[in-house]
Amino acid sequence: MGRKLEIFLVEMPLLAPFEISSGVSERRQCVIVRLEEDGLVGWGEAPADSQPFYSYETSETAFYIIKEFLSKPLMEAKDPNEFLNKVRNVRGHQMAKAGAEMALWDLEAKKNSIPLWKLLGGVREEIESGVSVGIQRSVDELLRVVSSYLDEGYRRIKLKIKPGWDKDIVGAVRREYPDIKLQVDANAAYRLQDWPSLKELDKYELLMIEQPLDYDDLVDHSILAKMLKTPICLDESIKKPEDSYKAYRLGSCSIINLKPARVGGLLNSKIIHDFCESVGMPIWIGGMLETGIGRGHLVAAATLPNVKFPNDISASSRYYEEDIVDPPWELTSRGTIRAPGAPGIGVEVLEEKLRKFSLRSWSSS
Ligand code: OSB
Ligand code: MG
Repeated sequence: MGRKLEIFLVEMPLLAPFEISSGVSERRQCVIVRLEEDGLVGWGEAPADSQPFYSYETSETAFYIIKEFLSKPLMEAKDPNEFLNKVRNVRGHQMAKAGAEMALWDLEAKKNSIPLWKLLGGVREEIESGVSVGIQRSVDELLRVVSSYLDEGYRRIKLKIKPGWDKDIVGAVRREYPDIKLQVDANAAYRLQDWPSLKELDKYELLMIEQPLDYDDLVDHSILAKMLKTPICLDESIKKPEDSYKAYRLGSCSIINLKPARVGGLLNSKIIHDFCESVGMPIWIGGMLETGIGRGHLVAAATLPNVKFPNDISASSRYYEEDIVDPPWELTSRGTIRAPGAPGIGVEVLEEKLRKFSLRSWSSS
């Protein structure tokens, strides 16, 4: 087939440090996958960061796994399904697999001259954009940041919480903005025995509480779900389609934050989406501070019909001084992002900038 594969270990400065309960990011690392065939180029992104604080994967492990174990199957697979079958014996490493698999999707859409979101089965031309607000130095600082995002038009605010940075800050934001769509994300910072703190959040009419308990847990979440009025949404705990089935059967959550990178790519995302739709469990699309490349894949996923809440898909300007795509992702006056009309992810990759931000690269030939 004559493919050429190139991968880049990229590091981009974030506009502001992003702090969550498990750690801080000041510069964002990821692996960008470039797959060329017959003059067309498919792009993917493995958004694992430099530190293993969200999952065990890092940018370095993703680079290594793609180079050593995924590159050959990627060069040979005719479609995402065949690729996933070929790499079935590689355990885990979902973000590395996703970066590779997404490049195949983008390439396929470009071969067919259609937007990726249409190839995926999307049904809407614009997606609702929310913003995820990291832990700040003070409540005043948090209120300033929230106010500026609301001025920009974001449709929903997600506050990162941890023990000691929870009920007071949620209360402060809720008092200032009684009617906004508001939710919280603990990134696994609590234990089941901390349930009284979480119970206090019930009075703030949150859309949901995301991943309150351990990153791998389904059992304690199902106990907690029965104790809280606020719906539980799982992020870290859902790593593959089987996890969404188990979470549903156990009642561990009533909403899923679907991150295509966390579950091994867009095909698994579709499987989870379709399963959740069939059992009446709504989802929305989460993010990992992706560059404009990964963001294109997120936008495509967010056009699927069972996406029922605003997404963690913000404009390029929320994350980076300069993105590596043209045009950058922008917010409409309605607080949405338009699904592009151009083939594939629908934006051009600025390869010179990509190379400028690359720490290292590797190519198949
Ligand atoms: O838990 O959703 C999360 C970013 C990095 C790692 C984990 C998470 C996040 C976010 C940001 O919340 C979402 C985004 O805007 O990309
Ligand atoms: Mg989360």
